[in-house]
Amino acid sequence: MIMPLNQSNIVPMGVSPRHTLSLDAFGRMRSDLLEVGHIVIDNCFSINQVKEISSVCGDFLAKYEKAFREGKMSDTEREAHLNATRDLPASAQKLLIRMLYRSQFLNLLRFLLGHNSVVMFRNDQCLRKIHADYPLRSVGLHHDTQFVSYVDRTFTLWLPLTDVLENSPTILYAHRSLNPSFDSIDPAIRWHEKTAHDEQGEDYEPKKEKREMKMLEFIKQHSKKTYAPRLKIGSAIVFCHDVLHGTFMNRQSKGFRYSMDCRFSVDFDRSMQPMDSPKKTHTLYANPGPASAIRTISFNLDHPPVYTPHHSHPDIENGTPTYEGYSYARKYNVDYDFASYEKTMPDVTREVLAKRMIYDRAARRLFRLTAANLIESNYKKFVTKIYNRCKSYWPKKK
Ligand SMILES: O=C(O)CCC(=O)C(=O)O
Ligand SMILES: [Fe+2]
Repeated sequence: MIMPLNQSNIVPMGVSPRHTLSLDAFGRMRSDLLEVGHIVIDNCFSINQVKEISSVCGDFLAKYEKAFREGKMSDTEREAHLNATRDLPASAQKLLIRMLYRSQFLNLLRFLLGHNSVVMFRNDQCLRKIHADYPLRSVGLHHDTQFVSYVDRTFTLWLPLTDVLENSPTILYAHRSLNPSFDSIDPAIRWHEKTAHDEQGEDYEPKKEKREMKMLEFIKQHSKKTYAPRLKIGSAIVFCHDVLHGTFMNRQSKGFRYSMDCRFSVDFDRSMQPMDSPKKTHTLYANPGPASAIRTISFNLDHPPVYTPHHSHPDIENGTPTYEGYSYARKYNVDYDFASYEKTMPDVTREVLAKRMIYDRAARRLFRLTAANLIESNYKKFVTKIYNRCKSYWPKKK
């Protein structure tokens, strides 16, 4: 059936359960999670603390955007940049941990998981940048099965880093009872390993229209059991791993939203092999390795957060080329692709390097390299200029 595309009345009609984070609401939150699968928690965290995370992430993304526009990215870096998802930078992770530690939110997770010690997964902390102008750079429908080969369930924290207003791109949830198998969802709207992002490609427009149409069909079919919650900075969403969800935007959407999401569970036996992936869901093979390779942070009651032994820096483990990761690798002699970072340096400027040079050997090295590049390119420009000037005076060949 061909459907006209301007059906602005086809929108998710479900009303998300909303709560504030008080102890006496924990029981109702649990039953809403069991029934609907997700809940919105209004005023979950301090607005200032979320704004601080948001500003670190905003600066981080802006540096990559600048490097992208200036053509200073390797092919892999470019591809990562055009994706909706990046790994949360280590500096934002630090702020997140500080915000979570001793928060009432952790108590809610303790209540939901029935355990005093809660782990947050570090291998899969996602920073999302969703722009209404680029609907194909979005996260297709999926279940959060990244870690359920090791634990029986996880809860995801979805934290908006910008206000998610009536017309902003947001996130779509299906009601818990609506559980189509991953294979039965049209490929145009379900999650893909690789985001189709090439706006220059010939098939871009048809792909975009197909995605839009299939999304409308899906929502029309399940209108009352689909949700597109709106929430402001400081509020958050919690949802269960087996609930279908993905980016939501339509023709009415405007602007962009940034958000981050990460998963929580109880700890698990580090010597275990991954169990078979649950039927009917789709495993995002974030961690195909053994359980021992999964990095976590444990939050125990009244103890500072405990990290599983990590031999590296989160940005190195995640493969995000940052100055922090580069200098960590230099300092501790960690295996690292130094040459590729030195070639592009996507997140750091000469001014920042100059400031850090006094106390940081890695900054001195990078500064030397940028200076050498500058001299080399200016030297080439100089020689070319002289050559072009002289050329006209040289005797012409007969
Ligand atoms: O933010 C999105 O669009 C997708 C988020 C997601 O998949 C998640 O929070 O697990
Ligand atoms: Fe997800």
